Amino acid sequence: MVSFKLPTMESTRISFVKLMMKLTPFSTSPWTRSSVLGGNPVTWSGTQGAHADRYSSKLPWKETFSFRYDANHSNPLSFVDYFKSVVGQEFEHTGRVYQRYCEAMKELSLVIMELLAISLGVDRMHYREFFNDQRSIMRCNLYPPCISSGLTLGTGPHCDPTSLTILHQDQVGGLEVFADNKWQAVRPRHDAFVINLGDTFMALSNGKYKSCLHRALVNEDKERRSLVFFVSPKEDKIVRPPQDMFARKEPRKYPDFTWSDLLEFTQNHYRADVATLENFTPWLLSSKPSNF
Ligand SMILES: O=C(O)CCC(=O)C(=O)O
Repeated sequence: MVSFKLPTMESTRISFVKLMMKLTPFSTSPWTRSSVLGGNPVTWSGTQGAHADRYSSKLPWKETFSFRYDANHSNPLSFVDYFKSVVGQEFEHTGRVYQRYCEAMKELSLVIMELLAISLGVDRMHYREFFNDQRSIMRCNLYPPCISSGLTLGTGPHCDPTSLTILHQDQVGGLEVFADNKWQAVRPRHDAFVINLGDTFMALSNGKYKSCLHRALVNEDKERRSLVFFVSPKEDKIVRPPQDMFARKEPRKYPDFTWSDLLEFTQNHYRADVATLENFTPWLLSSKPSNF
């Protein structure tokens, strides 16, 4: 996990953060309305118990709302119209800011993809091109204060099944990563994003980059918020490491799959954890023909 500074993103990020930070609490705001417009690039997922059904203890203490961002249908008007018509007239500006934020995150993700390719010694444009028509999800998390903060977690330990996560946390703090055999706090920085790699990128790098195990704690007396942009490939694209890697006679670690396959697995069969890919492979091989 790497934090770094992006001054050019600052104005977009700050205005978005300000707006989202105003929605207090989510459960009494218009955001609790649940609605989806057919064919609209924004899919409203509503607030939810943050996957509480997936945990047997230390249930997540948070509310979330998520939007799908389909970069190929990013007509700014449709975002604005969506927010105006579904959430309310007064949210027109929010729609505009959301559009700009997602566009900026997409651009940032593509730059990071170039850096990742360079670091792996493969064609610099490979991942950038692969993710150009990416499917992304924007999630806003709210963690209310909890007097028994030691008995719960904001977000339980998990690795993201997606490819790349761009996260902004407020100054309260609570994000932790598992590194060097212990949980380590990620210090909040108002001028930085946290970049986290997920399972799909682990497969795309043939296991060279590891998916990052992380969790979020809750605070005893302060509310905490985070904004998370998850990047995934277009649903039907084949997830396969670049050919350059196999010129070096490296054995393949994972079979070909699509983001839809992994999504189905993690939504319907398996709660994402540190061993998602390991468990996904036999499930995939038993349900689909493969060249693996
Ligand atoms: O709030 C955080 O810092 C982490 C959020 C997270 O991991 C998630 O929403 O999947």
